Amino acid sequence: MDTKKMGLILGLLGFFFLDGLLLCMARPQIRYYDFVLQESNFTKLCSTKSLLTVNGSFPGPTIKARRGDTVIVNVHNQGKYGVTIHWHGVKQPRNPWSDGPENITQCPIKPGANFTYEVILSTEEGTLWWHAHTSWYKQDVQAMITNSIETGVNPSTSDAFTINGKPGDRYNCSSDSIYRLKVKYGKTYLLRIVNAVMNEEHFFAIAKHNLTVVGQDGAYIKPINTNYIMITPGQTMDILFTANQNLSHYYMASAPFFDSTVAFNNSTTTAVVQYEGKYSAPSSPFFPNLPFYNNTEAAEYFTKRVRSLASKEHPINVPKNITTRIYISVALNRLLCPNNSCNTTAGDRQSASLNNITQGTKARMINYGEVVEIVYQNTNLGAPESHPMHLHGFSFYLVGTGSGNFNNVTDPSTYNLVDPPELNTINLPKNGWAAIRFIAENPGVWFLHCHLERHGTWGMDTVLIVKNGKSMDQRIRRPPAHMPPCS
Ligand SMILES: [Cu+2]
Repeated sequence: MDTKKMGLILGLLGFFFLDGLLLCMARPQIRYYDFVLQESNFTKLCSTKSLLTVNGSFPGPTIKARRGDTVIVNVHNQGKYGVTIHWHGVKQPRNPWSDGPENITQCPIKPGANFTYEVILSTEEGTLWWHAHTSWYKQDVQAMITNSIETGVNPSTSDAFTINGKPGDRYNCSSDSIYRLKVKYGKTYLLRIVNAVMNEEHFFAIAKHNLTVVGQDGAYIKPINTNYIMITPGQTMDILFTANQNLSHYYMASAPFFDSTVAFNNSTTTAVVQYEGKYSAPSSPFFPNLPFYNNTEAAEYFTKRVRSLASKEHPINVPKNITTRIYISVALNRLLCPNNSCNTTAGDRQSASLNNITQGTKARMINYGEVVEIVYQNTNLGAPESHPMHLHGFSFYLVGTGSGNFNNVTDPSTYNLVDPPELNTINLPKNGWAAIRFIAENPGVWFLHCHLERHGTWGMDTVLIVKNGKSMDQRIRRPPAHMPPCS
């Protein structure tokens, strides 16, 4: 089988966002990259804006590496603001110094300064990605987001979604801004899909073509044959499809799965799968059937099919004897503003919390080697919705999900301890719960947060601090000689 590899990034237009792909697959090498952060002008949706890019490209450059490699990335900040970069899904054993969250594991790289990240790949295989881990209120959206944070109102919805930086022909001034994937009849293609959208989970499909999902979040899964996927912000998927239809043009399309009642962008981004050869192309390509935006059953049906490959070549090791149990309630809240300090009519503001604590003001300490189970309980204080919960420094097994309140007597009997998926970002169902397991063998400070930017910004975040073990190889590495200074 001849497989072609293509990266596809579902993105969003109108926000400052750096994104790219990190491809990993065996034999340790050191690879070097230079990332120059610079402002570049791009024209989309009838207007020209300056975006902060890496090396002038949007989407950013792809990093290619193999399982076990180390990637050295020297980041030179030639932009106007302090920035950090996160290597999403890379476990970074004993090396939180290069993980990236701003003001959590490092201070920002100032304009004119540089910082060298040491991205240590270990067991990851498949597709991962990198993105800025800096507050997203930058550039021309700064005023809007600053206002949103100060007043506690929802930020404006986005203008468009994009596939590989292109919105597609359903938006104004965009008919010639569409990504075209040329395919040869009979070949099988590998799509590397990243949901880099700021605030919406997405359904994705290709007209008249079946998809075979073979990897998620940098680990193999049992192949899933499907005609659509649901992918949450932060997740990555490796998907095969075979060009086995009549020579023609076919849309691939992506649109939100959204189960809340607040305003959101319900538009559809498109790209075209275009067969090579002689034929007369249709005036309008075939369009795929995407589930309706609020089709929770379709979202859950897909998500529940995801299982680890768990083969001899790709064994898994699901923790059984739990030594540390952590229960985290995940909520959207309203926060009172003393002396009307928020300028809202109600005198309160949007907030978000984990265990009723907002803005990560408490950290959870975990001893080295503890066998951890976290149960996330989604609550319906305020407008309920599902949350893409992301943990840095680990991949973990998603052993169970369910609706309603978690019952610690009956629900564990429903766990999948045979072939649960190994992930770094999960979809915590609306008004439901999710249970994850991992062994705390990575000392450091690790960020845990909702990957919807507006929720993270409002306080749906915290850190897990895993303490050093006894032996040298169980202790956090020394910091690099030159970390960005904090003042
Ligand atoms: Cu959230």
